[in-house]
Amino acid sequence: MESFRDRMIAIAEEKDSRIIFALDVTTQYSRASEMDLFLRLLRLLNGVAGHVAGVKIGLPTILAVGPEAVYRLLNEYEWNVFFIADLKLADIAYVNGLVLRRLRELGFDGAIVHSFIGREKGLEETVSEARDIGIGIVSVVAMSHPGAEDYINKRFEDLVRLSMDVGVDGMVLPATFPKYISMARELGYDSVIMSPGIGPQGAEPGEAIRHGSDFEIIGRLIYGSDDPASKAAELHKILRWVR
Ligand code: O7M
Repeated sequence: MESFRDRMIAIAEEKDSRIIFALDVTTQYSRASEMDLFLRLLRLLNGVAGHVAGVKIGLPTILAVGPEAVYRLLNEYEWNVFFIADLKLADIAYVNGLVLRRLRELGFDGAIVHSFIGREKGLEETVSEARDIGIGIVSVVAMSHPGAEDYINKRFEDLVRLSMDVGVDGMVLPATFPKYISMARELGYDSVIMSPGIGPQGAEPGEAIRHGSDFEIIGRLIYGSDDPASKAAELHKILRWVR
């Protein structure tokens, strides 16, 4: 079976795009607004899907639209993107495995897991469970917000080594602190890196790629724009897989 890493790269090559669209669109809870939100998500994806390789969906959207609508969104349309569930899992491996199984059933190709949970009965077993389930794992190794420098980013090197050792499909490293991207490459990590922090968080489009990242994770810059489809097209020109 094709690994999640290979699937990410194959789609990126085919669509010539390094964009992962962070779909963090939400609404106040009510039955009617759930349906409105679902229609809004469909419109957004219709406009943007041609320009992005992947779509990352997290708690704000999943909680607002509900798992059944997520299932329909992922399975009833032909988007030709890879879907990542971003619940930033940080539990014991057993519980992570229960969640990963459910995410796979909903149609996600990959899921985000924190690496700070450590190896034993943590990241190692989570990755092997994920392999059995058939879902990819992308580990968070350093974060993009200023407070990330207080704790998590201080253990960056250990977290890169652990993630490499247990064989994750990809790592999340911040565009706002691009030195970590270069350092991960220097440490010998040659698989997929995806980087958030473009636009409102301060990094310029293309900055993470120049430092050795494979994908830029972009949310508000696209869905917060007056014309998300045109914004995605504009970013696509800068963020081509092949130059
Ligand atoms: O482009 P934005 O700032 O609107 O959104 C950034 C997205 O990246 C949003 O979905 C965050 O959850 C995510 N993100 C960060 O912003 N910082 C991190 O350190 C890590 C992530 C992330 O994607 O982790 C998987």
